[in-house]
Amino acid sequence: MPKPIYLLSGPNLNLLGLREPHIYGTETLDDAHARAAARGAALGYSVIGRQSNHEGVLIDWVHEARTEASALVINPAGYGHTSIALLDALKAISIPIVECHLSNLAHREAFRHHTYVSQVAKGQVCGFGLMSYELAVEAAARLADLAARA
Ligand code: CA2
Repeated sequence: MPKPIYLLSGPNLNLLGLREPHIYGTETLDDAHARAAARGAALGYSVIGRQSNHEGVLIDWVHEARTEASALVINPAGYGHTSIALLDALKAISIPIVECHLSNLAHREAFRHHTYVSQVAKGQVCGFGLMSYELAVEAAARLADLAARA
C-alpha cells in the first residue's frame, strides 16, 4: 500500500457550505474530503484531509508530508497569496505538489491572481468547486505513480 496523499486546506475553509455559497457552494469541507477520498481510493491511495486556520500548523503538516505522504494537495486559501514561510516549507519537500482552489482565481480580484504556491506546485486545479479537490487528488495520485516508477 503506498503512502497516503495529504490534502491540506488553509484558513476559513472550515466555513465551506456555511457562508458565501454564491462563491464557494453549499457543500462542506467534510463533503470535499469524502469525495477526494473516494477518488483517491479508486486510484489506490488513501487520502488524509486536514484543515487549519494557522500558518504554522499548515507548515508542520507540510514537513510531516515530506516523509509520510506520496504526494501533497494543498488549498492554501489566503496564505497562497501571502505566505513566503509556506512557500519555503513546500520548497523543502520533494514529493509531487498540486495546488487546488475552489474558485477560478483569474475571475476574481487581481490580488488573488498570484500565488506563491504555484512556484513549487506541479500544477494548479481551480474553478471547479468541490470537484477541484477530486481532480487535484487524481493528479496527485498519477504524479505519485510516476514518481514511484522513476
Ligand atoms: O477558491 C479557493 O479555494 C480559495 O483558496 C479560497 C480562499 C481565498 O482566499 C482564495 O483566494 C481562493 C478563501 C477561503 C475562504 O473560505 C470560505 C468558505 C466559506 C465561507 C467563507 C470563506
